[in-house]
Parts: sequence; structure tokens; C-alpha cells
Amino acid sequence: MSSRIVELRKGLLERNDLSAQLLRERFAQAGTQVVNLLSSPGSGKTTLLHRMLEACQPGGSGPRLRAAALVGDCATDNDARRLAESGAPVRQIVTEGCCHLEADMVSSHLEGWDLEQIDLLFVENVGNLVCPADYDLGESLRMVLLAVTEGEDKPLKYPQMFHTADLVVLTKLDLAGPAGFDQELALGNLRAVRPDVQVLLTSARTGAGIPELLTVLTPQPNQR
Ligand SMILES: Nc1nc2c(ncn2[C@@H]2O[C@H](COP(=O)(O)OP(=O)(O)OP(=O)(O)O)[C@@H](O)[C@H]2O)c(=O)[nH]1
Ligand SMILES: [Mg+2]
Repeated sequence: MSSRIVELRKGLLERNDLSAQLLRERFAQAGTQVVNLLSSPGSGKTTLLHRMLEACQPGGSGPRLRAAALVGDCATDNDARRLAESGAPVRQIVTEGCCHLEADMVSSHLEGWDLEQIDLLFVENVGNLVCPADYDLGESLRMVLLAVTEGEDKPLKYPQMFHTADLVVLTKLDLAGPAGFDQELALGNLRAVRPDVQVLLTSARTGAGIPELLTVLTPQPNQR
């Protein structure tokens, strides 16, 4: 990479870090816990999010939390339309081809929302295991998904993404058998990159692991 490109990239990341820091302060002041969801395309972010948003709605099976979501994609508002069915406030961020979300995109899509009324804000990143790892969105927690259909070696191939995770969620556990998923091997690869990270096993299809996941994501009373 030429030195000019390296400098340009460094400048972009520094600018993003500043915006992310401002966002983080804003979220802390409002008592909003923010979860950045990252994974490769199709690994189950929106489906899992849909389940969690539904569970948090009045009458749902989960904790009484005011949850909302921003969802990033290069094109289409498909995911926002799917998630809005849950009844939670949802907005789509269309990145026009950009392969990751940036802090400024998050701030501009928060306009008009009263953060004081949101306990838990999910931000579904663009499906990509590379670029989004470098961009801080002011989140409180970085949740990286790994579907059992993706191959056990993904943590080794995309170490930066898994290295920055606060929580790793294995998804599509209902497909582990047909996919021949070797859980021990996958977890060993993950531990090689991020030794102490918390791991949860889920299936959005069967609902397995979702109550446990919501318990981990529920802000503590002193954070609200
Ligand atoms: N069997 C099974 N299929 C699932 C599960 N979760 C998601 N899927 C399917 O996987 C496909 C992709 O799911 P999405 O939730 O759209 O994945 P995504 O990560 O949001 O995809 P992008 O936003 O495009 O990156 C869909 O066909 C889902 O129905 C699961 O737990 N089990
Ligand atoms: Mg999605």
C-alpha cells in the first residue's frame, strides 16, 4: 500500500475515533447500552435481532427493555422492514456500497430519537468480517456472530474481527448436525485469537440461547 493511502486511511480512522468518542459520551449520559453486531453476510444477524426485539416488546418473553435498532446495508432497506415487524423503533442506514458503518452514519440516523427513552440500542453492521472491525461506533459492547455453516476456521482467517469481540455468539445451532460443525475445533480456534471471550450458543430458528443472550445484554441498573 502506498504511503499516501496509509496516511489517508489513518486520518479517516482518527476522525471516526473522535466521532465515536462523542457518541459514547452521549449514550452514557442517556443511559443507553449500545450493541454493535458484526459478522459475515447471512450469518443470522437480522434473524437473531428480530427475535430479541420481539422478546423485549410489551407482552414478549424477555426483559422489559425499551429496545431499538439501526441496521446497516450497502443497498436495500430489507432488514429494517423485517425488523420493524417486531414493533420496535428501527431505522435503516444505506451505505451506498460502503463496506462498514462509521460513527457519523450512526449519529445522523439518531436524529429525532430521544435516547433517554432507549435502554438498549442494537446496531447491525454491514455483513463483512474485515472492514467493520476497525470502526468504533461508540458501542458499549461488540458482539461478533459465527454461524455453524461458515466453517470452524473463521476466527483464524479474520483474527482482527474476533480479537475485538466482547462477546461471540454461535448462530444456527439447529444446523450444526447437517453442517458437520465441529464445535470444539471452532472454539479452540476462537480461543487462539481471543482467549477469554464469552461465548453463547444460539439458534434463532428454535429460540435456543436467546434468553441467556438477553440476560447478558441487559444493562445493569446502575447503567440505566
Ligand atoms: N436454520 C437456521 N437458519 C437461520 C438462522 N438464523 C438465520 N437463518 C437464515 O439465514 C439466512 C440469513 O439470515 P439473516 O438474518 O438475514 O442474516 P444476516 O447476517 O442479517 O445477513 P446480512 O444482513 O445480509 O449480512 C436467512 O435465510 C435466515 O432465515 C437459524 O438460527 N437457523
Ligand atoms: Mg441482516
